[in-house]
Amino acid sequence: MTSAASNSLSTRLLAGERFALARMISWAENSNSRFPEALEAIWSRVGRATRTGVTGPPGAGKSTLVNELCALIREEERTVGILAVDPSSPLSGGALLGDRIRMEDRTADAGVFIRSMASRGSHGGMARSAVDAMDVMDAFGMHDVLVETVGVGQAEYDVVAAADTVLVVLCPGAGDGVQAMKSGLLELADVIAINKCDLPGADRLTSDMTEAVHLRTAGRDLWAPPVVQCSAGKREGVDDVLAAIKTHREHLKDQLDSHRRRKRIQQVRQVVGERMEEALWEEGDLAEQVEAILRTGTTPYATASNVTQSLLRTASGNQAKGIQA
Ligand SMILES: Nc1nc2c(ncn2[C@@H]2O[C@H](COP(=O)(O)OP(=O)(O)OP(=O)(O)O)[C@@H](O)[C@H]2O)c(=O)[nH]1
Ligand SMILES: [Mg+2]
Repeated sequence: MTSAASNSLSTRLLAGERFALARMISWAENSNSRFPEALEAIWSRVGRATRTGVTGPPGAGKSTLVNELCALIREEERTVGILAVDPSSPLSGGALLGDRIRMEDRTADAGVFIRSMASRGSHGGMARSAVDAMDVMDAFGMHDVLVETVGVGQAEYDVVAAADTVLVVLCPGAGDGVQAMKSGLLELADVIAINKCDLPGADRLTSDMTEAVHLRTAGRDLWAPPVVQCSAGKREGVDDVLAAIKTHREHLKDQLDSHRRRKRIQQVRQVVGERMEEALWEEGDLAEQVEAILRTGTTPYATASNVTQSLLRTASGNQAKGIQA
């Protein structure tokens, strides 16, 4: 039953049915038990899309820029999948609706698929389902996948970090540049867009960011993210942003496979972590052992050390049996 359902959904997805695309992303989002099998059925088609993560402070103009980038990419006859991860924060709780309205002119286009994903209450699971959604759009045959997150939390970072190229969007005002440097956004950036260049302060922010990039990368064997000005709202400079994204992809070229594999290791690491945690605490045994240790007056930390060491000893005993490839 399970197998038949996931088979037919993956078959329909590979046949180009948008309904199947939407449905399979929902499976990923809801951690449907049929998803892993469905992903397996489409896995050979994953890896063809270019993936760009777009992040930055709330209101910087990420959605507007994504919308305009999408328009340019469409002119190249390439199809686009867009994933907007809604932070559901009180600050930008209304953003999703706004995004929908602004992107409306794209939704009639069969070469574009837009999906929002809520991050509320889903903890680390959000990053996983976002990566799954990108894989599904990729297998469906979207040439370019763009994912937008607000650069606020670890889960949002994890999402964009899974992309090939990370575009950080900043805009003048509200000390965004300083914030970006403090929050480690710049370390993540492959391209930096200074949006809203029609507003005062854009040149200053551009030179500050250029300087910050220089300080970080000069004399080191590191990619120096280009700092590109644009006004997505006025449809200006968006082509320069797209060109910078392409330059970064060109730079990756030979390293793309290893670059992606490194990101997959992160993904596997996360899933292994989640499964180990579940498996460990599923049965009551471990909780009982912990309670017994605590009852002797041991501190939580000493108890944790005791338990961890005992688990690691068991694991290394089992390691002799090896991991099946
Ligand atoms: N002046 C000016 N305003 C812009 C520009 N680009 C976007 N905006 C405006 O900035 C506001 C926020 O734009 P969004 O695209 O929603 O920004 P966002 O980064 O996606 O916002 P969140 O998803 O809520 O974090 C909107 O009112 C846009 O119209 C621009 O180039 N110049
Ligand atoms: Mg947005």
